[in-house]
Amino acid sequence: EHTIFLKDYAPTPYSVVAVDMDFKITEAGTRVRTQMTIEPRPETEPGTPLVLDGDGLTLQSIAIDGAPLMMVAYTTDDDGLTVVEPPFRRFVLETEVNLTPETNTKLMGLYRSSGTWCTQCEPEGFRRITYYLDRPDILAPFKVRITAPRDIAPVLLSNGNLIDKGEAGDGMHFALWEDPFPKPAYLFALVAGDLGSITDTFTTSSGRKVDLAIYCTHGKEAECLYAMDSLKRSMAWDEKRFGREYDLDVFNIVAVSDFNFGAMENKGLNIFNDKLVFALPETASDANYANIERVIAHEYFHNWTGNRITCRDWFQLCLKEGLTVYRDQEFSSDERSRPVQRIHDVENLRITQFPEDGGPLAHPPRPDRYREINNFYTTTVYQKGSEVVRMLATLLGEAGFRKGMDLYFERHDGEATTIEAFLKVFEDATGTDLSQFSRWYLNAGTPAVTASDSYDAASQTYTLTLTQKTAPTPNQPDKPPFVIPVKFGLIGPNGSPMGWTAVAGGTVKDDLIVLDGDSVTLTFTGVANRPVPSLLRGFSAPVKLSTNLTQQDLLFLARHDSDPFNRWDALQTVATQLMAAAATGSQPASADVDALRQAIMDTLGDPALDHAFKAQVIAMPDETVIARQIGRDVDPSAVAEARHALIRAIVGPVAERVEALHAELQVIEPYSPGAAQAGRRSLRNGLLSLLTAGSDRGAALAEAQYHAASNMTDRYAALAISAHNWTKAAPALLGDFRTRFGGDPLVFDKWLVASSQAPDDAVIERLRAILAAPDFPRTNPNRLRALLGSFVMSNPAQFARADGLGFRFVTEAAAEIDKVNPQVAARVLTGFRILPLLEAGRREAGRAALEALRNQHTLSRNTGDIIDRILAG
Ligand code: B3K
Ligand code: ZN
Repeated sequence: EHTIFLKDYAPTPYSVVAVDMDFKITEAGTRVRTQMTIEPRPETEPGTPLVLDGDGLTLQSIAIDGAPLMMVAYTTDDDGLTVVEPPFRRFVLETEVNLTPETNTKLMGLYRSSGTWCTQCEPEGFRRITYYLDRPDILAPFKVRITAPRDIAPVLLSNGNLIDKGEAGDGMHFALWEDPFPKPAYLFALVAGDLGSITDTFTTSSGRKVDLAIYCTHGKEAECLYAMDSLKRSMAWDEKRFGREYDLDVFNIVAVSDFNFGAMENKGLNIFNDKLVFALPETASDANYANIERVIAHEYFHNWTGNRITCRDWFQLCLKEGLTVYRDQEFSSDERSRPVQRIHDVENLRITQFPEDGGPLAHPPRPDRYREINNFYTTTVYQKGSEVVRMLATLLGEAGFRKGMDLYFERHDGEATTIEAFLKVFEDATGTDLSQFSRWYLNAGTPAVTASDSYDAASQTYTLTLTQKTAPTPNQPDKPPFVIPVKFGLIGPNGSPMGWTAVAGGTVKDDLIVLDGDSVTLTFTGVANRPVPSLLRGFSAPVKLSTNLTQQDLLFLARHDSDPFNRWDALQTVATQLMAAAATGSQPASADVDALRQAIMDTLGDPALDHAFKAQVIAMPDETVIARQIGRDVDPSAVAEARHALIRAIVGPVAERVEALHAELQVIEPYSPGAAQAGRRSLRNGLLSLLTAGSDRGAALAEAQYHAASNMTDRYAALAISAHNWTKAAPALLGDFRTRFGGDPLVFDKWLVASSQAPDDAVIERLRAILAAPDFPRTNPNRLRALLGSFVMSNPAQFARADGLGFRFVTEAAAEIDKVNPQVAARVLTGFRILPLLEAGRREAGRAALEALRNQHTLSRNTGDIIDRILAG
């Protein structure tokens, strides 16, 4: 099937000067009339056909400058519309199509969600609304007129500013929106429906007043207040941190229930998955609140990084996504705790991006080919893309990075541009050569960095060698060395930082080593004692680091490192190593377990550390992380068992103290989603998790907490912990939760997630029954992802069962989902990327399930692409 290559990029022969759209919406269908003012480019030859994209459209009429076109003057097919010989001058092309949003289950283009008409256009949804040059390098100002029945659609929204509204006869009314900022079609949006709203205002730094509104289902208004608060804080932060002011008179957000992604940054009219808007203490967890804050900020930040400056083509997706994730991570760090945020982001990177980068779906942050662009909205483009920007900031320093960003906004405002142009602004602003650095964007794979050191007491010389190596990835057999910023420090025997008088052999600037060759050996002289090196502080590069540090060294770092990230990481490394060893047959020595326990308890008892940080320290490594540490021939059941066994060994002797701490930490003040209270709850629930997995005391405590809880964070934590450990009470608690909250779809999703995490052998049977129930909302992406997505990603022992039942459950479900919503089906199937990591029996069972899916069904391009790449890997 057709592959699209970056090297084939060419501008279109025609540009779009302006777009006028007219939507007539009724229950019977939607009529779309589009007038595009089109112009040939200076270099275009007369007689060059105009080729417009279209997907599933049926042309009703077509005219140029008001005159209908003869049948021979144009052709249409499945992929669009061609005007054979357009005028060789500026002209207006008018087309008309009829849409049935009611039957659009792919949720791309114009569709209906709980009665509301809404759109999703990125990346290629606009061509499902009208014939167009549907690519991000076509920028035009839009005027949009919407006419609809006033009773069913009193609210009519599109991008930009409202310039007119009124009656349209027969119970119809209209609104006219104008977006003065030229934009690509993927940022187009329209909403029509009967919605409630909350409103507010924000005054920008230059004194302009912006009207803010969040629209939602009637009755949900109070649940939007936290999102509104997050929006205002985001707007203020972007002014302060990046000097970016908002540019329209209004900023609207609409929450909808059926959405393929988290949210969408349409110009002036963000559309959100309602799970990232609605929050009340009784129904949303602290994690939900933090996510709402983050995503509201992310979409708002796109107004500059994405909208004002957009992508030339979809290969450049990480130009806007990596950069905007970096910006939202920085926002969360400033609003909450920086170290806690960093740990959270790195953990997420390791659990999701590292497996992608080390498996058959690996691709560079800036890919050079794709079959289906929807399959490239990946954790690599987003999260690794952010890490690359972060390394840039580390290498250039805060001032240099800001200078480059200022130049980026100044030089490229209003353009559709590339990664090369992005890197160039930093080169020009700081005089740095970034040609080698650009490899981060162009190459896939997680570099393995190895550190080894030695100390010579006689000469007081400390030697540190760092090497890098990156394994081949699909289509990229050879990896050149990356520019790897390694932040570091040396720690002396008493736990304080140690200096040196001179260093030779490589580039060291203050606390930064730059590893840009295959290897570097640094010799530090004037080092009074043998130091313990703290390397990759703050996770200064997205690499897999292995060192010759002993467990004793690591636990020393866990106690003394001034870098909180490395304190956390050192403990996690010890636990991961012990679990990986146990899963492959070498039981940990009890002295090692004792030392780890002691380090954990000392951390818990340290009054200088905050609750949220302690919660991260006591959270035991994810099964995915342990599996990757093992590297090959993994038996996920053995991993789960080894993990569980180590937790029991750690907790057993201290269960009473852990239980006392759990009791002490109860929050009595009224619920607040702020970082301080949330941190306290996360530590308390982390302790509950340890107790439930690691002792006999936890199960009853979890059950009691479930019933006593006054907020969703504590109730859901107790439920999830019970389900995950499949305690005696778990089935009854799941039953109770469903009865209590089954009517609230977003809380029902929590029930689905908890249900999918159960480790017992009957879990698949239960999940099958849930999915097969006649009232299961099988077209809603949130429900499907809650059930299947979390089973695939977070229950590896059952998903990758030796008998293949887990694999087949997922492929059989995916075959059905693919017919309704290919994007959701494809995303669920990415879970099979773990196959190469598994032992042969499971690997073959997984391949067989995928092959059966491929052979027995006609699949979408989305799903076909994922399966083909996994099977080829
Ligand atoms: N830009 C959108 C993603 C759209 C996904 C299309 N498959 C959300 C975001 O990253 O902000
Ligand atoms: Zn984004």
